[in-house]
Amino acid sequence: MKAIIFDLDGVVVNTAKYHYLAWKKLAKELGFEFDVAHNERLKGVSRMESLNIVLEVGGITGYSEEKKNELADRKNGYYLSMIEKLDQSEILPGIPEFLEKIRKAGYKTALGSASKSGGMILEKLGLMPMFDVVVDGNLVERPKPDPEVFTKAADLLGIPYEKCIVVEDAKAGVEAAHAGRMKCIGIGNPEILGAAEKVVGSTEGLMQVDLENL
Ligand code: B16
Ligand code: MG
Repeated sequence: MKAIIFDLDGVVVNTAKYHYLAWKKLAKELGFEFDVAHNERLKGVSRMESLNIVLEVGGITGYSEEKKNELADRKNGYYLSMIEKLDQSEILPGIPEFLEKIRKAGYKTALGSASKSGGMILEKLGLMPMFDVVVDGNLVERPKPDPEVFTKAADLLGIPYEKCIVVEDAKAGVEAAHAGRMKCIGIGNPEILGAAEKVVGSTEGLMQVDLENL
């Protein structure tokens, strides 16, 4: 028994850019610029933790919990309206083929996403049948780099952690995989994701990864 657990944003679908644009819009309303370099810190991080980072970038301190909840809800509203028309064209290249290949090869598949919209997005993309288990932000309490999102997926699949491979685009996600005693394939920049067992530049590279010898 073996499994591959997929992060969502930046791995299965191109929603990472909408998270970024929504935070950028909020930052602008708060009076500061939020750029791509700052955004790297938000990848894979929960909504509230992301807000704390955004406020830190803007040098804003002292907001009440109530105000922070309002800002997080506002950002989520922007995000949800941006992804309203999300369709299969935004599935990242090679992902459907890779899912098909690994399932045929006997791997179980799971989603392991910090996003509370994770399940809804898979439905929208018609990818639900390709996943045996879906764990999203509604089912976990501790954000990455805590391994909870991945260990929960493995537990639901009934597969030992050592037999799981995580696919991630975020540093916090690579750390979470390792904290859960799982191997990790990074998607993106090796300077950022270098701790992963293997890093490929984009999802298209997944087909070439030797999964049995990571
Ligand atoms: P939401 P992932 C993460 O998804 C995103 O990378 C991160 O930028 C976002 O803040 C987080 O989900 C929470 O998303 O606000 O929709 O609950 O990469 O773990 O699939
Ligand atoms: Mg991600």
